[in-house]
Amino acid sequence: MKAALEEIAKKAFEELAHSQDLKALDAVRVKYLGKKGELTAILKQMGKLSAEERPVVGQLANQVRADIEEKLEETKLNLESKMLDLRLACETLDVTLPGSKQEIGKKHPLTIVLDEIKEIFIGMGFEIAQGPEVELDYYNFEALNVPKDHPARDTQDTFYINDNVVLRTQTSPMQIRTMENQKPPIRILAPGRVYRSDAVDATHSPLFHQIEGLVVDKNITMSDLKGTLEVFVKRLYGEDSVVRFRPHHFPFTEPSAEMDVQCFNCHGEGCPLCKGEGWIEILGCGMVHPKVLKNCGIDPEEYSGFAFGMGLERIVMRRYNINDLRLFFENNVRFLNQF
Ligand code: 2U9
Repeated sequence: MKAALEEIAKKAFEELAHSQDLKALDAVRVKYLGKKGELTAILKQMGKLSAEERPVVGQLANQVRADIEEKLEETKLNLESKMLDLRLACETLDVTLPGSKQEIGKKHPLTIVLDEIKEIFIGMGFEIAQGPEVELDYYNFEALNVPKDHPARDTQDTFYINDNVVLRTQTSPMQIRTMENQKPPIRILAPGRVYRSDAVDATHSPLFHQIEGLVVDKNITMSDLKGTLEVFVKRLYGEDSVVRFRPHHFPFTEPSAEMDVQCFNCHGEGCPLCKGEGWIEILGCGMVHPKVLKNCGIDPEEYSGFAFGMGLERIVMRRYNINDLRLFFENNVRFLNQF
């Protein structure tokens, strides 16, 4: 039995010397010192020994247990120390390294200018209206006095979902919906995406943004229209901006006009920037056609109004001297980072 005890001590020390982790260590402990361990098995045979042998073997067995437990503890501490050194090596942080630059988001150039225009009109008492982009033909055309046979309804200009549903070609439908649901006075700005069946090129896109405005109240005249839009231009382009109005025609306004701003570069003389015109077109406008008011249940004998519409991309391209509309939609970070 003494030889067996010495053999157990030798084997246990060898296995501990090769243990690479705490799990292996625990397996050695269970194998020799556990309830079903090899040392425990020997101790159970102590009863077979003579009275003289029992104390000697017992002492040896206790010594072997103590030696194995001591070696277990020593090996455990060594393993834990190695694991800590490994972890420290992996997790070492060089605090002298430069920090990683946190990229921050920026407003899209269309949003920058749209927010500026919204602020100008909010400052004049306008509210912002929202509405569906998939619209009924009624709200996009019929209610706006655009008859069935009008060229604007042709499928080469308009995306038709079906005979009665289109992708809105202007944000005017939001204003019809507002007039149906709100008694005058009305002062709304209707910005948003609009869709035209156009092939994509540097100056055309099937998706672009429009900003329309509508004022309906008693005694609204063309002077209110001209005054409001002149203030808008002066606040957008500077107090010394000069505007002019040219007669035009839209089915939904009568009289109608287009408003130009004098070229900032040549002050009306004509230059490459304004293609020799001396003036740059900003928007279309006019007094709301009586039929449109009537379509919305507003009595044109009692109320009048004016409306306007502008293309956002054209304004932004002019401000930042961008010559290709596609840059707005391609999400090129190098392009967007300039704003
Ligand atoms: C209602 C009544 C009238 C909105 C108007 C224009 C003139 C206009 C164009 C500018 C460039 C569209 O993006 S664009 O191609 N728009 O010229 N828009 S008057 O008139 C309305 C709107 C709503 C109820």
